[in-house]
Amino acid sequence: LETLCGWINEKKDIGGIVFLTVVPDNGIKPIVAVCKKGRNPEVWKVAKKLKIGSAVRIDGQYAETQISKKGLEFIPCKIVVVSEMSEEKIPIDFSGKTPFLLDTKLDYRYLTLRLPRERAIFIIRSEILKLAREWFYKNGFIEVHTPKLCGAGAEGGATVFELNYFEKKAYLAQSPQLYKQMLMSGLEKVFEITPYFRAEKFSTTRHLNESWGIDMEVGFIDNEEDIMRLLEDLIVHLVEGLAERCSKELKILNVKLKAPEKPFPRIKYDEVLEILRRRGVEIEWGEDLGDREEKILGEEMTKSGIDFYFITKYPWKVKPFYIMRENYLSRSFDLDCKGLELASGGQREHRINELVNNMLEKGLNPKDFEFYLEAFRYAMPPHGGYGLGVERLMMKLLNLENIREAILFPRDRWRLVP
Ligand code: AMO
Repeated sequence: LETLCGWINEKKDIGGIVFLTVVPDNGIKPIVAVCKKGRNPEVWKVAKKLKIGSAVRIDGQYAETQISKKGLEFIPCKIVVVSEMSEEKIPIDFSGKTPFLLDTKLDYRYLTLRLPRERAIFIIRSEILKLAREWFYKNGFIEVHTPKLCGAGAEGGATVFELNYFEKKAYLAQSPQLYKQMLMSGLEKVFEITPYFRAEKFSTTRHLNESWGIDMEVGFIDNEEDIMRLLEDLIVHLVEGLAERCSKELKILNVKLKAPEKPFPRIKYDEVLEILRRRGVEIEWGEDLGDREEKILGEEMTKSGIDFYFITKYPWKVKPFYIMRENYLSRSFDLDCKGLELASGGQREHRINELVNNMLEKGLNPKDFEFYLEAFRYAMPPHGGYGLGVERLMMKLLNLENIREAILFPRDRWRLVP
């Protein structure tokens, strides 16, 4: 005898038989409880009265012959309603006949999680983070947590959320950047899975105001190539792991994953400009690559069958102060996938004089970063790292059109609840 717990998603009553569709527990495979009057009048009577949406516990066993296309057939011997709705009707059509809007989905996220497709997305998200942790542990990293309430922003003043902190101003962490670097004066390999808070005003399909990053930092490196190698290795591990462990979920989402080949292509910024020029798009040297440029490059890469690629040797001008400079270029990189930036990283400036100069050149006041600079005065080794956006990665792996689909309760310009 098996016990299944879940909610009634669909109900079909054809008189002597009632069919109930339930997605039980943390599973994604629907079961169809077949309640026949002739077989079990008690169960049939309960089933007949059941409302779509009710939470139930069903005892019974799987049918010996499976005919239903909707799910696994199950013969109940007892149905207990553990919770009834206080609303008359559920605001989501679980039969899939009326598609729901993204806004409805986000307003009732918990309800849509009763659907296999939505549940699959978040099972996969959980597995991505588990696989990432496994990779980091296997490679000798330790997991750290840096403060989210900060005295200074790391990624530029315009996108920082400010709040009152007793008598002072505080900022929500835009990135663990400054802290993970400071840790390099005491640890060699760290990673953090962390929210980023960014007050980006625009509303796009690929930006959130609270997003999650997989961040890492490594000391005693030679150059940014060391970091790119570690990042591509993680990506392959994630894709292979998902393909292996989440085949059911991927199938529901209609996604076929194939691990990319290592090494991923490294395309220099100068080469990107050349590729764009061939497509009739001119940008001035030293300008950052925008959405349009990234998309065009992505299309060109797709033509060669490449999903993941690095963009390297960016002009220092467009990169943050902490990135190591090489004349007018920088030791930074972006990891893009099919026209979308998933991660950025690079080698950092570990020499304090150069670091202070970088700050001054970017118009920052080193006094505001004294707590950070102090860590560079006690033999800071050469180091580097990256930040990889979890939701962006999910978008590309699962072909999601909107980044909001990849996070349970998105925070954007217009959405602070639920
Ligand atoms: P960056 O600002 O490029 O780099 O952020 C790293 C990655 O995080 C994701 N991301 C976002 N995703 C959704 N919405 C947002 N508003 C958002 N902002 C960032 C992207 C992006 O590539 N400190 C550096 C990383 C480093 O050098 O280690 C940083 O934060 O996928």
